[in-house]
Amino acid sequence: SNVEGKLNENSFPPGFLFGTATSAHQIEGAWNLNGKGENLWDRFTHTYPERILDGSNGDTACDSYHKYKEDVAIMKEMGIQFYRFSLSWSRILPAGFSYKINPDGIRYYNDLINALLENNIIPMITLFHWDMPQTLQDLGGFSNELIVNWFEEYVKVAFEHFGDRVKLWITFNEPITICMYGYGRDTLAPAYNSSGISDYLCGHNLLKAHASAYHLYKNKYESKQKGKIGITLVSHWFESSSTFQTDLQAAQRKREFVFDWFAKPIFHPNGDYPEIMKKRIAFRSEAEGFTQSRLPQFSREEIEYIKGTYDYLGLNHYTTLMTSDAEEDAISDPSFDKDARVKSYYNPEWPSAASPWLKVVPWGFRKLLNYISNRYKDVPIFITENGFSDHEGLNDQERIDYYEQYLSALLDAIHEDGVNVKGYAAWSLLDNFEWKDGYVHRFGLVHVNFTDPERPRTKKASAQYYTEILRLRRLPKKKSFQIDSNFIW
Ligand code: PNW
Repeated sequence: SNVEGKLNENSFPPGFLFGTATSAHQIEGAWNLNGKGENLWDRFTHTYPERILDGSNGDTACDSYHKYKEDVAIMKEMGIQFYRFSLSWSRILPAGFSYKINPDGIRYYNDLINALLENNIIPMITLFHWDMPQTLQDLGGFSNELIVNWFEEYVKVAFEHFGDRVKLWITFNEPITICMYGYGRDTLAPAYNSSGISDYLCGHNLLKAHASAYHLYKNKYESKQKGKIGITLVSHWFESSSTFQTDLQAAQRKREFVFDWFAKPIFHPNGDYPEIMKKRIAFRSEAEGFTQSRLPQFSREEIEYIKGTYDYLGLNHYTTLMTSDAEEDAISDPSFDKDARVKSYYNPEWPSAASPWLKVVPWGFRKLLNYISNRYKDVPIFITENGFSDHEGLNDQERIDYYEQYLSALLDAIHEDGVNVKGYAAWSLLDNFEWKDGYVHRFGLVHVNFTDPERPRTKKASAQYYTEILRLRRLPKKKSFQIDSNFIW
């Protein structure tokens, strides 16, 4: 309407927070130093180096264990308002259980938190970003229901030691990635490769573990510490390939199997799994000869215990997939994909990142935000990850383009659609250990030289661009962002 209104539409709202994100195993290194216990990714990469694209591991990674002060200084220079990082469970509890606390683990995170606060950067802690202590993985990890107790013991230690200064907590990073890629398939550790069984079991126990951590915080810590606690879910946007009912329903089914699998039990007033999942999995389980559905059932009490366990929703989002209806597969072995019965593919015209799964589709971000906001009644959303991978280099114009387009879609979701987004974290602050892709696919705003034992950091053009967004609190013209050097990687 007026000039001010127009300006505001290009601007991020006053209280909106900008940050960057990392995770412990991807950046810390120091895998066996000063009392840290072995975790599942240490074991996996040491045992099966051939499963990692460059045969690498997280033994040293960015060496942020030693270089955290430099990381904080870089964020300070960039004007970063919050830093999302994760705690390494086995650095704090080397044996997994809380009978043995590693003082150096407590010391390390205290130092990091204090350095952030001294620089006016708000710490946001992910309690679990995939690095299960090996001791607990040996007992089945998320396939053992006792994970609920183990996780509660561990988060209690975190709340006790860090909760006086940390006000933003996330229980789990991407349950579906853990359960589908780690338990259902063999893409990520522990690679159980038991689709349609182990993935659902993992999800079931993880949801209960999340709820118990939430209740512990609310009952014992919130009144004193006054923080907020949520969970980070990840989802692509799934776009129907046609307007045929069957395809529209398939796209919706896929959204429910991927996003609502974990969102509905927590964020919907009725709780529990999506009806379509319960129905499809029960139907195929019976046809396969199972005596019960492969999707475990929540009791009435469990539904009540899990629903509403959030202060906010953390959302990781990267890309979009086209979907269409698939034929009912012949009854054979259990499989998540056969349960969902949806075909998916990328539009070949979409630009690709180095990671083959990551295509640049900014409108999908806006659609996903609207989907979530409509379904879950304006739930406060923190974007806890969004970013782009390339091979290596400082003049990362493609990353700048990605951020420009995705942040513009985010502004539309906020201003035109009224989606309640509280903040945004770029994945990632640093080039880091990208799980099975090793150091080949790089997501950093800041370059790390992994062949140099000092792990020197150099800001990329995208770091300058992000700095400028944070300074202006709107999207700047991007032409001027160039690294003035002759680096050839
Ligand atoms: C996230 N997908 O995982 C993780 O939280 C990060 O640790 C990781 O480094 C980052 O994204 C980049 O991969 C994802 O298949 C795993 O679409 C899989 C997908 C997306 C994100």
